[in-house]
Amino acid sequence: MLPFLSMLVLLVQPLGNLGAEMKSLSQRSVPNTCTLVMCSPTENGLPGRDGRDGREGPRGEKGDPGLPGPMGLSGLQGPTGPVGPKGENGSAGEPGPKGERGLSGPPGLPGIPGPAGKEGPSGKQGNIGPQGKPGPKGEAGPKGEVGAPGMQGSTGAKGSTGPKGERGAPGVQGAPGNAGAAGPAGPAGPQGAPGSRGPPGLKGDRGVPGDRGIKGESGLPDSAALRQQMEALKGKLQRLEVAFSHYQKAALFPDGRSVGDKIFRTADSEKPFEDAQEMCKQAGGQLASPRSATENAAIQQLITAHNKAAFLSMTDVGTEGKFTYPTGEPLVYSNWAPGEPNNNGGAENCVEIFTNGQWNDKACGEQRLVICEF
Ligand code: MAN
Ligand code: CA
Ligand code: CA
Repeated sequence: MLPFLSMLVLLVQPLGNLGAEMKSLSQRSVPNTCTLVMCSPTENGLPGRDGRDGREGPRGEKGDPGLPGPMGLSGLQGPTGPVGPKGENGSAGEPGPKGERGLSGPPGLPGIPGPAGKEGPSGKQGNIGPQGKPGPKGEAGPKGEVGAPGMQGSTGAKGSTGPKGERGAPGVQGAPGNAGAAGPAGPAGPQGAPGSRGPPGLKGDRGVPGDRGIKGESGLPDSAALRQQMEALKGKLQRLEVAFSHYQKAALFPDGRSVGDKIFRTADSEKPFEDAQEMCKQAGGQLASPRSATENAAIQQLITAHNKAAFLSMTDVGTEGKFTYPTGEPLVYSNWAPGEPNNNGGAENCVEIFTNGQWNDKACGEQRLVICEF
């Protein structure tokens, strides 16, 4: 009886598990491959032969999941990031350089004349004299007021360019890498390398202009100051003219005369024509060459003072009868005495001037007063 029960237990015990397994298999939609064998007890018979080996049991439950696969490959590099934002405005430029120095102003006017001396004791009353000549020009006036300030200096140079804009933001994260081929997916690979730097943002706006440069120094004097300067120069010129005239009179007395820009001067000596001509040339002039009645009259005054006839520069050495100046130019003025020139003796090629101002052709070897013109 015991073997039978044992067998039954052996047979039935797996049935409990079989039911559960079948239920599990049906839930998994797996077909049933197990066969049930029922054995009935023998009555007084010989023990049967050993049964055949049982069939292979059902497949066990699926094992636990394997270990995680190796880490996936690193993701590919992400695409280039977008253009960075526009940089910040540059900072303000440096102040412009100081303006150019203006031209120097005009020199100051002469100082104020000193105070008048103390009044002297009164003299005796004199007789009423003739009316005096106009007095000399007065002293320069007092110094004028300080000129107007100079022009404002030119605007300073443009400020320097602002600093470069800030760096653009980094690019977006790259796409994740592909999953591994075998096993469950490993943990996500490390983040891809950042995308290459985006192109630089737009240049920042120009910085605000630098501060205005320092005002330049005084520039050109204004028109009022220039007028004042011109008046001062005019006065100076007038004083010089007066002084020159003064000295000229002294220098020309008694052997010189001036007519316009020309000055006649005697050497107070008598020479043959060629010697007289050389004397004047050496002095930087030439023999007297009157080109007008006025000039002739000035020469006449000199020879009258010396009471001696003088040679003039003109000759008819080139062509008999045609008198010319040393340059070869024919006469533009003449004051021949009646009947002259007569080329007396066939050898009169020079010209003398008498105290009455008239001319006579004369032999050049004669000695006459030397009068040069400058
Ligand atoms: C007279 C005139 C002049 C001449 C002189 C020469 O005075 O015939 O023309 O030149 O003699 O001495
Ligand atoms: Ca002659
Ligand atoms: Ca003559």
